[in-house]
Amino acid sequence: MKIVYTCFCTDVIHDGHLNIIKNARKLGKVIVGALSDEALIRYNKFPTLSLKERIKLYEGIAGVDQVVIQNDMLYDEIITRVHPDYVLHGDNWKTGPESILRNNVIALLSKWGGELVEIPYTINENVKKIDSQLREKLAMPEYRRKRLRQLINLSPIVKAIEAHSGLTGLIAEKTVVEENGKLDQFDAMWVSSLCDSTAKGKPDIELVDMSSRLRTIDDIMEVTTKPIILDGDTGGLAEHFIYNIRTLERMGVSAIIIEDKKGLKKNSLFGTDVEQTQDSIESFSAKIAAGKRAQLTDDFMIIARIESLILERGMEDALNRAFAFVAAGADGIMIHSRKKDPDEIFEFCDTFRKKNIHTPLVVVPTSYNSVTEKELAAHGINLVIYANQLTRSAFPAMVQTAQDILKYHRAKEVDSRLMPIKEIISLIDEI
Ligand code: SPV
Ligand code: MG
Repeated sequence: MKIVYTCFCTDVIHDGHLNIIKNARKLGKVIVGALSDEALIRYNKFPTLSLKERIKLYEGIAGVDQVVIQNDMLYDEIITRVHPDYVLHGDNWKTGPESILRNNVIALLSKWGGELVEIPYTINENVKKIDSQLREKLAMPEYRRKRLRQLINLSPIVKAIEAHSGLTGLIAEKTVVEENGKLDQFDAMWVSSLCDSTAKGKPDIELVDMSSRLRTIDDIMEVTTKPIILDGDTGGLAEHFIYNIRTLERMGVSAIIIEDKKGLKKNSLFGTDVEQTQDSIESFSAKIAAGKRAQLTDDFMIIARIESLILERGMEDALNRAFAFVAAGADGIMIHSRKKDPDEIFEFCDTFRKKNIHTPLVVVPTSYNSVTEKELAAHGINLVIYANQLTRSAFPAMVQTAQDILKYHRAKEVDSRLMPIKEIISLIDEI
């Protein structure tokens, strides 16, 4: 009997999947691949069911003979393992980022033998409704909130990019690239105080108040599903911090990062050029502990950010603080630096990891930007935040456009640099 293989990466079975199985059945024994969690998260299909539950779901479909796990989004390993006579897929992967997976399958089948069978992708009201319900489910607070912890457990390194509006949120949500035959994308969003303030034309000194920050988060949440990490600056007064923790948890934010400074906060990248006051270990630990006591779910994370290297207080101070803040209940440590190279970050992380292998470590490589994600992961870092690059790329482009329109007294000269009108008016999907 011929072997037919098809890979599923869904939490809900709809007419499209049933149609694939019906067609597969006609060709032989049907083996369904359940894509692993690790592969799914790079594929923009964050699972709401566990792998075990997905396997059970697929096994329950009439006509499925066997379910196997496909560990990688590329088919190399699975094709050598299953040796299918046919690989079945909907024809929707002929275009868009998924076409690289199609090319991968075609190349493998020409090497190992076998045929790719593509059937028309089922698109009807029921399929559309299920797809949109699945997206909505991922945006619900209970799913979104826990997703950061899930990602930290699943990924060698979690990648967050700043978002400060619905539009930048959409960029973080939807940008997918193809590299070496694989798809990649950001895992999470960082609501930076610098970029949120800058977008409002205000300095980054905790002037933009929490109500306004929550409004920004809500704008982002309305159009995205990925987890949100809030830059909580100093966290403010402990008495206020505990109320904000409850609000953020209720909204579905995954984490807040607060820095061990007090008084008038200035942006860390000023370093010692401006006056900045570091909070004491005791006082900041008390704030963390109060936040942890206020927290209602196990999902939410309070991450302590250490400013000792920024303020040139030394490695020992930074490490002492890290261990104290973890003891106070911090769910993670962010270590910040404004050096051009990552040496002090690596030294901190390597020393920290000798005593603590589990607590997530977070970094923001704005100044030491030559470091790669792979290098960071090799030093035990779990989360990398690209904190301001979207804002910094948009700003000069907008200034240049404004200047050129003034210079030429018309907009023709700038037009070739602009997004076509057709694209901008259809950029945002309508429900
Ligand atoms: C932010 O993005 O607002 C940060 C990171 O806090 S940094 O600007 O490097 O301080
Ligand atoms: Mg900030």
